[in-house]
Amino acid sequence: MRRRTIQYLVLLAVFGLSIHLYFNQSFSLPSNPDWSLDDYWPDKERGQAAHEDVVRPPTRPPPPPPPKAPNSLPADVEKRDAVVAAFKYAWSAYERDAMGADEYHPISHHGSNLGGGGGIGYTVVDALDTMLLMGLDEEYQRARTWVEEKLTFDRQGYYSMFETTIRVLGGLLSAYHLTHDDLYKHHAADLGDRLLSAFDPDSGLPAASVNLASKTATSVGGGVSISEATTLQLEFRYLAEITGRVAFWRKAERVMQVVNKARLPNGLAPINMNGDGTFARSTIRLGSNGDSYYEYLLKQYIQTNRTEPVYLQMYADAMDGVHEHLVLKTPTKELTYIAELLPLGTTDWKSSWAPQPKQEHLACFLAGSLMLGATTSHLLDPSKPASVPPRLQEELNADGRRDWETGKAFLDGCVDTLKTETGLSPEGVTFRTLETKAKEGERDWYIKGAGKSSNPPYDARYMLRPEIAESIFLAYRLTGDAKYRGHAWDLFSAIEKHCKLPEGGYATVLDVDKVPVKHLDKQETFFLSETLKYLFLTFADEDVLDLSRVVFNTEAHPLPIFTPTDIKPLFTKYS
Ligand code: DMJ
Repeated sequence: MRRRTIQYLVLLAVFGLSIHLYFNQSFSLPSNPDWSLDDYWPDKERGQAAHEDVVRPPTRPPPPPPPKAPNSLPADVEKRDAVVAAFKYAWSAYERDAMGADEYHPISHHGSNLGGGGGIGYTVVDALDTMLLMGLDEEYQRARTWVEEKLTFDRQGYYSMFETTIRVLGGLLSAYHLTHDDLYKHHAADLGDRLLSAFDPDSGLPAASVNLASKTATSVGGGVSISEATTLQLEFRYLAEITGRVAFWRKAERVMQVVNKARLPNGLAPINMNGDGTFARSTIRLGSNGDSYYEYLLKQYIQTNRTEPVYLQMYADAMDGVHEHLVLKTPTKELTYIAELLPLGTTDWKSSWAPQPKQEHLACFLAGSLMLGATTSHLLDPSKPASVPPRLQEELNADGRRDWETGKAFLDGCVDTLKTETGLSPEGVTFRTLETKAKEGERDWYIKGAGKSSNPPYDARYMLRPEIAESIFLAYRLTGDAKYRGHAWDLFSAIEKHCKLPEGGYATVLDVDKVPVKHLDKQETFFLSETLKYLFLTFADEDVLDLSRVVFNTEAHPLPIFTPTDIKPLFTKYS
């Protein structure tokens, strides 16, 4: 044989071997005896699934992304590392006192579980991707080992569908996205399979809680909140994409169809839904039980590469409603805030509402979300990415310009709520109106019930929440304006000063206006998954996570933007 031919054959063999290795990546099942492939895909369902569910073999990891233009937002190394040190401080206390428990109580140094049937990794899984992004290899390896050896969803007990989806399923999916480690994909598929039992075949809505072992579901009172119904689509759709199981997609999109049908003329959604898929007479707000409905309208549009206009239509309609009914300003400093609407009347409540000048910390997610929506989904030329900061007249349409301005002004309003004795923002504020106008030297808002008794009201606490940090991060990435890093640093410094415990961990502060502070014995899991992640990303080099390639679920787990491979969305018609 000629030398050339031999060289050609050798090259061919090497190429063939690489292709074989790429498509047959080794994966070893977790050694956990409770866990097997049969749990995640039971025999009786395998045949059925083969006919109705699987549209193609599960996807392989995508090829590496093409090289990106050099970044313009380099790290502030010192501040970034200070946030990493805070994460290590919070995590190491949890690991020392409560490794594997769902929740952590840092003052009494113990852990507790949710759901009654044993832990399902709330804290560990919620924290995985933050460790990966921060480059904390040792912590990550120990957490992965816990997932491999201890995590099981074969738990008799009722678990919140909402929390389990956003924290555990979302955490597994983003860990999979960042590592392509099949351990996470298989656990995610197992969990997703168990959660499918939550969807009511008649109404299409998910139940509030699911027994993960018996796969039975329940909702107290028969209904769910709008957030519970519509904050699972990013997770189930990506799960469908990576497993090839169309059932995950269909269940999630059917909910959106039901909600679209129930929609109010003002584009807004009351916080409670009846079991039959209609809205119950309830408050409209961008805070608890309502927030992530609006967040996921935009993010579903972004998630599938802006190929599903129905979500943009729903989102744009909702933002019109927000501007028409909820965006208000205080009379003195003209702080922008997002009010709540109380339903008036009994039978005709859907058309008569009373605005309340009340805002939860949770609503502050909307500031960054409006800015993100303006620069991704309201472009005059959708084929060209917006500049940083965007050139409003040249790059954004009218909705985009409006949303951008409101987002920035609203973030200023949220940052104003950090003006407390501790520098931490309270859980809830009431804004002053013409009737309750601020006097000289007073803030333009107050904490309802504060100072009335020795027990501070619920609104006075700071429970390590992320929403202001989240919006600051987005504003920084989308404007490049250093003032947002300044806000992030002030917030982080206040957390260090008042929430950090001498014996390890961080805790809720009971009254943001009282120094020295009193603590509540809880370190929320979203402190690790969201608050510290967003603060870290604000100071990190922008290449650590490219905003044009991922969409964060509501628990700050980055999931990839993709165009569905084979699944054809069925919910396409806005009504
Ligand atoms: C998180 O669990 C999620 O961000 C959720 O959408 C709202 N509440 C907390 C954080 O505040």
